Amino acid sequence: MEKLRIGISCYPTVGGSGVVATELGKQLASRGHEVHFITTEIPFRLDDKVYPNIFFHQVEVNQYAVFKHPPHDLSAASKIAEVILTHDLDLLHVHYAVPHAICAILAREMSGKDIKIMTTLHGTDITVLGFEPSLRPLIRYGIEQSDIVTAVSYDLARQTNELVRTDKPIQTVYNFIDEQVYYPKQVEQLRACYGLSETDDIIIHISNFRPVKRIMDVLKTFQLIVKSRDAKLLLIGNGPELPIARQFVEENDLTNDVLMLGNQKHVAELLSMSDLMLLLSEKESFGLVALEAMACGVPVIATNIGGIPEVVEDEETGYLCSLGNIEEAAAKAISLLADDQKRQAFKRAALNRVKQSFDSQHIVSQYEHLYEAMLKEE
Ligand code: GMT
Repeated sequence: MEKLRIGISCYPTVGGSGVVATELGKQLASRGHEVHFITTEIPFRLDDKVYPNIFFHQVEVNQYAVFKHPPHDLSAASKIAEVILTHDLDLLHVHYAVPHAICAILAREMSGKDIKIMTTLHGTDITVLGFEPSLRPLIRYGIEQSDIVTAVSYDLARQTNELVRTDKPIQTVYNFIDEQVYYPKQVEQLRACYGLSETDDIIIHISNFRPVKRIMDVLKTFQLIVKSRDAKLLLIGNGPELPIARQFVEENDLTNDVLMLGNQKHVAELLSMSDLMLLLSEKESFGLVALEAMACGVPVIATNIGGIPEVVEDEETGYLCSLGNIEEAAAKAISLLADDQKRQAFKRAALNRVKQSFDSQHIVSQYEHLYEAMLKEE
């Protein structure tokens, strides 16, 4: 296809939407497109090597003392408008309706150029902010003024139409992972480095430790598991509920069994030494970490909510449980950990599913086709 100049706005920090936006930008650049990230910081997945046709334009937020709240969104709009003109962008692909679609729409007005805008919805702007009456009209505006809107799961597309009360067609494009990074790695020695024995079951949870991730459910499920298995829990990530997690671990005599590793760069290695992932969130539009786990051959025990069932296949690549049912999650984890054959079968099925349904090249092509269609629209 014709080479495009694409502006991307996203949250550049650790988090699924930023990861997907950055990986997409890298893939588009490798296909010869010119990619312009317009963000407050260099996206954290962009620091692994030099990408000659990727540009970074920093949004600098004005700290003028009169502003009680620094106007990030206005600074972002202004920077996007500048980049539209100076780099003659063909289209904007923004991640999150609020704020990025709104910033893009304002930038389009400011630039005076009728540039096309694609908005990808990732979840929390809809499933959390969509309940906020003061924000719902703004989210609806961002969606309806975008030329094409995509969501990362069918469930999120459905919830958006319902919650935001819009008839705007929303296309589902699944997330993907970089298969060069996420695959089962040979990490036998790593277990020993973390003081884990050959016979320990390694359970992993990765998140931003926000309340929606239900970290207490993860810990209580683990507490049930550890009563009948020699198991260790790896907690990866950082966030507001980490202190209460730490307190629970200390108060329940789990300090030797729970390793809190904070944010980590080489997650594929940590996944590869794990036997099972727990993802017991109450909201999850997709669950990128579940896909990362499956790509490393790790079965996932997850809640049957949001977009998770579109990623984790119940009784094939893991198990789905009802929200808050820690007994169910623990029983399923224990039965899987006790059955080597089944775990190997789940591992094969997980690797297969990633290839069949979440192939990065296929998904990037889906985005390219949508760009083409959008640019043809009058
Ligand atoms: O909740 C998070 O983990 C962060 C959030 C984000 O914006 O990065 O994740 C959302 O987008 C991810 C990428 O599309 C999805 O995999 C997550 O499921 C989604 N989080 C929620 O829906 C809560």
